[in-house]
Amino acid sequence: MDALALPVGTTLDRFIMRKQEDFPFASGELSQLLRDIALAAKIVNREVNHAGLINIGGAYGSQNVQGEEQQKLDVVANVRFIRALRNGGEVCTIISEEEDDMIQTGNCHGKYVVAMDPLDGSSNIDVNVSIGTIFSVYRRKSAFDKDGDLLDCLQAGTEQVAAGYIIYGSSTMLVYTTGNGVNGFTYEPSLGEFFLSHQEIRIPEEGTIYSCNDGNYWQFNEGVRAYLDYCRKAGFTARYTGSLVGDFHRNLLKGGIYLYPATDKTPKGKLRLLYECNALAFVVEQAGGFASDGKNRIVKIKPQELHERTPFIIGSRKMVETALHIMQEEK
Ligand code: AHM
Ligand code: MG
Repeated sequence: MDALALPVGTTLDRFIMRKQEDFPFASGELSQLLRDIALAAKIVNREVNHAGLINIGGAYGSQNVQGEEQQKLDVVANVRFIRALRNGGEVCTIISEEEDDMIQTGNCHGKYVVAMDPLDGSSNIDVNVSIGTIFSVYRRKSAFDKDGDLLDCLQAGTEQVAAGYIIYGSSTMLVYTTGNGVNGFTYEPSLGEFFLSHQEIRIPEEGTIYSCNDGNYWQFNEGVRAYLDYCRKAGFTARYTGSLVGDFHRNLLKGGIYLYPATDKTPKGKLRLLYECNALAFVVEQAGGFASDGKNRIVKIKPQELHERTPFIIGSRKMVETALHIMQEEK
């Protein structure tokens, strides 16, 4: 049976297992890694759902009797994902937005490296707007009997073996690709399971939604301003929450474009190549869309440092092409 034939409602575990059966010589390590990510996602989902209760926890007497400082949610998410990946045993090294240096898990025989933003959209955490986790998985290049090294981490996006995101929104979803299409799973909290809900996602080729921080308009170069003028004249719909995963997810399903170009304040762009842009670029390409830094295909950029930033334009293929065209013309 082809994985495509799996019915909506299939659990994520079953889906991962079926995908693995398509590769009889696969060791199952990547499958295990994906399950570890799903486990961490469930734990973080629980924390996110409780976020609003933290400050009144004392009032209903359930926690913090020792007067412990409640940790910030992005720090909590970082710990949860690292723990799940360390315990799972498949990952030798992790790069996280929350940590300056590589994190060595101690699993020297782990085949994989993970780059992640454990909780993106920090400005939205306290105001109940969707937030997300973003992850990329690479096969290590170094020998197996020691920690992963910088070269394992600084691979181009084309080397990703899996990537995806979790959106903690009106419902929680995990969307991922292993290079064979994109599938989305919705979390059923009372059962503690992700179920296949969005099979073989394709991003519409064209769209009418543009997502960009308009307050930066006068900080963008003329090319970007010309494209935003074009969107306004065309009567497109502006939608921007300041939460990349949420804005991307909407555009993936409905058709649209997300832009975070260079600004005067952030001349290299704001978003991080390794754990924000590459993962979404892999997903969007697998869904039929495109992602660029204005000149290059995002996944082709060879990273030079762990926390490298890049301008980012991603979404429906034709919208991104038009944007790049207008930006080039105005240069
Ligand atoms: P963060 O990693 O500090 O949360 O920043 C990333 C976020 C993205 O989710 C979002 O699209 C962008 O930054 C919003 O930035 P701005 O507020 O400058 O528009
Ligand atoms: Mg981030």
